[in-house]
Formats: sequence, C-alpha cells, structure tokens
Amino acid sequence: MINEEVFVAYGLDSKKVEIASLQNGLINSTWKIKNDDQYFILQKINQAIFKNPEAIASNIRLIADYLHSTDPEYLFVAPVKTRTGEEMVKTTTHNYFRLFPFVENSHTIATVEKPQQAFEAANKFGEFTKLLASFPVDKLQKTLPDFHNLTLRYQQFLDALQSENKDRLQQSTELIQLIEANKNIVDTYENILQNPSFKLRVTHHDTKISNVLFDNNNKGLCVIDLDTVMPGYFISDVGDMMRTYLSPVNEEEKDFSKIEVREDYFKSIWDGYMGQMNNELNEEEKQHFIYSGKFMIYMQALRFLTDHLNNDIYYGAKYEGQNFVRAENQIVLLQRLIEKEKSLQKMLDESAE
Ligand code: GN1
Ligand code: MG
Repeated sequence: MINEEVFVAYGLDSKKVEIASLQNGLINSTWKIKNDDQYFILQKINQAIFKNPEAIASNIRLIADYLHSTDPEYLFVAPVKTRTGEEMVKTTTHNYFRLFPFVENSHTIATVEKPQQAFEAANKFGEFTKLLASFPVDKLQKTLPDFHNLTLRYQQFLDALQSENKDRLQQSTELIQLIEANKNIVDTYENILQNPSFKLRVTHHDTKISNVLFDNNNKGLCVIDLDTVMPGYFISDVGDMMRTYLSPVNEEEKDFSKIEVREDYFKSIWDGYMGQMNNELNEEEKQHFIYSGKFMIYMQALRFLTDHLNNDIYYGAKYEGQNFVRAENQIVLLQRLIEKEKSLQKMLDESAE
C-alpha cells in the first residue's frame, strides 16, 4: 500500500521502519510509523473524495502561518516537510501521502465515555474557530465543495430514489418516509443561508472525538485532521459533536435500543464550546444550538441512505445493508434528540439566567 518512494521522500529507510495500520475513519488510510525512537503518522489521501489535495495543503499552510504569528503557543500539528520541502508526496502512481509528527505524550480516544471528554473536545474545537476568528476565511479553499450543503444532500437523496436497485428501494420505504417527514430540517438550513446573522467561520467539519489529541491527564491538547477545514457555519462542528458524543453507541450499532441522548454530555458540549465561543456567536446563532445536532444527524442519515440506494459507492459496505443500518441508526438518534429538544432547550435557558 505504501510506495517505497514515500519513505525515500522523507529520508526514511523502509527496511528499518515499523509500520502499523491505524483505523481512523471511513475515508483516508492511516499508519503509525516508528523510525528509531521517533513516531510519525502517515496518511494517504483518498483522491476519489478529495479531488484537489493541493487545496488541503494550501489551507493548512495558511492556518499554520497565521497561528504561528498570532498564537505561537498554540499546538498546531503541521505536516513534516519532505527532503525537498514539500508538504505532501505525490507518487509516480499519482497518490498523495503526508507525514505528521506524532505528538509526544498524546493519545486519542475512540468513544466518548465521560462528559468531561465531551467538554474537552468541544472546548478544543471552539478554541480552534475562536483563534481564527480574524483570519480571512475566504482565503481558504473548499477542499470538499458543498460538503455540508444540506439542500444538495437532500437533492442527492431524491435522485437516489430513481435508483435501479428496486429491491433496496422497496425495502427502504419506511425509512424514506421518515426522512421526508423531517424535511423541515432542510427548510431551516435554507433560512440560515438567507440569514445575515449566520457567519461563515473557519470550521473543522469533522469533530469526532478521535480528531482531538488528549494529554496524559486527559486534558484536550489540540485538534487534528484538518482536511475538511473550510469556511462553514458553527452548526457543522457543534452538530457533529452531538451526532458522535451524545449517544453511548455509534452509527454502526444495530441494536437501536442502545441509542440514547445523554443530557449531561449535551451540557458538556455546550459548556466546552461556549467556554470559547460565547462572545463570537450571536444570539440568533446560539438559538440554533440544538438545531445543529438535528442538522448533522439528519444529513448523515440522508448520506447513508443515499449511498445504500446507490449501491454503496461512497462509503463502501463490509456487509450487505451496512449503510441501511447506519441510516436507520441515525434516524433513531434524530428521534431521540427531537424527543428531548424541549428539555434540552430549557436546560440552556436556565443556565443562561
Ligand atoms: C466520513 O472518514 P471519516 O470517518 O472521518 C465522512 C464524514 C462522515 C463520517 C461518518 C470526507 O468521515 O463526513 O460524517 O464518515 N467524511 C467525508 O462516519 O465524507
Ligand atoms: Mg476525517
């Protein structure tokens, strides 16, 4: 999987290094590399999805330079340069690889098991956007155009209803109805686009817990995986935290009775994020805090079902119907959140008093 020329480009000896594959997400391939006593993270960019890897490199460079001058203390994990000073290696087979230093005494976690972890992560993602509040956001390239464009995701779902796979369509009837019944989530998104109170900010767009580095005392150190950093709305980052931290089980869980919205974790996301962003977000944005979760969970349900109807061309599937299960799971999570919407809002209103 890793071409020899990648090691050569970084001055590493492929015969000496130890390589361990890391499972980190559905899109890119990641490895931990040991060279003498030094550890690195190597990543291959999935170009079926990221069509313009240079855009990723450009964004990371701009942000690194900016933070280096405004907040030199901030831990920013920039890619290791190749021997010729490049931020990525393009192989003769047209694959792009990047190497990152492994941050000493840091670790990632796979599942949120304590509210404090949700707090730390939300605080780190909030800090990232806050530190870049004066960064000229329009200088960032869109590494994945329309990534969180819910109108487009809904349209792609409607297009998938024309799928040739009649069996899958037939079997999805109930789920399709549930999705259509929650179309108001798309309408709210479209109102947000028209609302001048909503500001485009430097947004991470992939705020799952494994994208935060923790130190040995379980304090958040920094955020990583900046491939989807682009201009965006805060609802993307807060919403994906809700999608991935609120429930004790993730999108792969088949026993939907285990899906739950944990109120104390919700409060921790609010406290952690607002601890950084309270003076950045305006009242109108804050009023859409809970909506964020609905927005991201609904979008993920749409994306999984769309992919199922399109024969798993985007996410792939390890077993028949995996994306269908994921979509159902996300719809159940959406229902659990909607059930609690009023009590969660009350909690926020009371904490603001
Ligand atoms: C993908 O690869 P990973 O897990 O970081 C996807 C996200 C989805 C997520 C669902 C570029 O992220 O948008 O929320 O799967 N990333 C891309 O697990 O499509
Ligand atoms: Mg990612």
